[in-house]
Amino acid sequence: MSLRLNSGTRIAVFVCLISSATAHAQTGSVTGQITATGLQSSGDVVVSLEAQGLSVKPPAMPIEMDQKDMKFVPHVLPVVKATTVRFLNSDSIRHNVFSPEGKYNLGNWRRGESRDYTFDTSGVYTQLCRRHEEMEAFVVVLDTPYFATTDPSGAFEIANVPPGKYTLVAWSETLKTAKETVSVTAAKPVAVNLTLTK
Ligand SMILES: [Cu+2]
Repeated sequence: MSLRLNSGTRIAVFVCLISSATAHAQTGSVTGQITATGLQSSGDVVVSLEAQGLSVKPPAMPIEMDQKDMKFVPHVLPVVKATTVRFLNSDSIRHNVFSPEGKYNLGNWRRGESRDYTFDTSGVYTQLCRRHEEMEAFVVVLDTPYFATTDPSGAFEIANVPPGKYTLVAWSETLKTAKETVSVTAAKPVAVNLTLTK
């Protein structure tokens, strides 16, 4: 079958292509660098963009936090509100998970077993193991879908952010939380450099 386009049809196809390209370009991004004063690594800082009325959708499947080689992995886990975290054990000894802020104790379990916990309220939840007091991790529960964790150099990128004004919040387990207002546009990435101090 051959398709003959008159000029009107061609224009319509062209306009349609342009509008779908614009739809993809309508979000912006925030990139930057966090410096954690006095720490060896600027990693594991949770950077989030907060604003009134943002809606979050928890992932359909649980997000995993493992206990492996006597450590929680990852050490810092940011999730959106109502996310279920699945706590695993990959070691040959039993581990436990409890949280002072969350007021839960999930018990003790062996390799291959797991426990689920759903975080319904935003905030920072320390994860500890009663059997090994040096073990510690953090689940950071957010009211925003726009967040990232810094790499060891302190770099981060939050992509696909709708244009608008946000409060950028940088959370570290040992330093003071820092905030900065950012205006996201579709035109170009916003660059943010923040220094966290004690
Ligand atoms: Cu343990």
